[in-house]
Amino acid sequence: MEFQIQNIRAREVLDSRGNPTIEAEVKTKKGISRAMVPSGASTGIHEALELRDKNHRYLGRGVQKAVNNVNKIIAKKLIGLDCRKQRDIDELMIELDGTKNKSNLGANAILAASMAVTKASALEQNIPLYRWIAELSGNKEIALPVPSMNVINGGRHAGNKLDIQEYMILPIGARNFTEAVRFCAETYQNLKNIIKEKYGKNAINVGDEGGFAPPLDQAEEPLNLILKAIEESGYQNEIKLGIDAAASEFYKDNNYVFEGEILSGKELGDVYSNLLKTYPIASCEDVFAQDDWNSWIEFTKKHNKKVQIVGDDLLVTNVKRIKKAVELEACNALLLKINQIGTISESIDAAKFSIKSGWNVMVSHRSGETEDSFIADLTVGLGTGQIKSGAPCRSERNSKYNQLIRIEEELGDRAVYKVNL
Ligand code: 2PG
Ligand code: MG
Repeated sequence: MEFQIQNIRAREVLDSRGNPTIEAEVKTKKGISRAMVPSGASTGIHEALELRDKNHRYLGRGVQKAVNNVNKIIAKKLIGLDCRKQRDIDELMIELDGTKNKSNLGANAILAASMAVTKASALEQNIPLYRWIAELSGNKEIALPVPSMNVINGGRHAGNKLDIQEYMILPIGARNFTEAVRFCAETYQNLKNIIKEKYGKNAINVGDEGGFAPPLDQAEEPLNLILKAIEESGYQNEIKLGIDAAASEFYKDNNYVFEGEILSGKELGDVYSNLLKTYPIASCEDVFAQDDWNSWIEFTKKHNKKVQIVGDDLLVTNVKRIKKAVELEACNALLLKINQIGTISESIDAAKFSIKSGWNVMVSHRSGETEDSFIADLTVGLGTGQIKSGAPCRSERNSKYNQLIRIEEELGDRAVYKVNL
């Protein structure tokens, strides 16, 4: 029968860091739809639970339990259902799990099934995935996003001493997505040469997200290097900067251990304010720790109108926490990570609620990724206008950018490169 889930099965595969992750596939009349789940390193404590086996295999990181949960528990309930009923299917899995953070079946197990169902639906209906996501979310304005490419890695993603985890370039002045990719890739290659010349060959090894990880320890240094690369590439007017501090990672005893000093939230806010004054920064993410609400509120009060302030660990793609942040005016944008919440329906809800609240939404990869380009279609379907998927380097990062190039080509004259920064 058309649209019917005939079978669903999962397996353990490897992610970009060489750790196991889960892949699920849904069989329908038209074929097999496959989806893989990513995994974070700077993981927020409020995220839905990623189920790991914690036994002798893969240093405890195996996902056989999650695989079994798909094969033995989820499959039994899903087989026979209409794959277009995404919300019913997601709700059924949430109910089956029965916990607040999906710790029973594992958010990785549930998400793998949820994503594969979305893909199966698109396949069965003979429409591109982004079209089906637009339909699921009720979005009428599909759009290509501005990419935020992380070209220098620090924090938990690299072996250097940079506290700020990500230094990104945002080609807001490009005319379309394909050109945006070129601007970023050229800048990335120029940055490589600049770093090599200044710090030697060892410094051009890359971190988890494909950005360089030179031996630096102060936030200004990478920003200066990137500005130089932008200038050499000739894109001073086209490219802005972005940072993700991932500040939960350097939060200790109600303070921040930043560049060798112990700073209060207010003092750290002053550090950022100075960076915002000196550099063309358009977006800053996780500037404070996941529960340090007061620092977020103070900072947002000061900078709300001037810069995009993105909540990642703070919000964990969870409508409850987004609602709180909207009420408290704790930030002004959502980082959307599907594995933080664990189903496609809840991810769509998080995006819709944020957009309705006047926020921007940046769809995001994880530092541990796979070749699955699902989030490329997700950002187009939701029309968020923003995606971050690391540097224009390493195929698990480029699989998203390459898919967006394909989508732009397919849309032709109807393609909109949406700049909301
Ligand atoms: C982040 C992400 C992705 P991780 O903090 O935004 O860049 O990192 O997946 O390690 O949480
Ligand atoms: Mg982050």
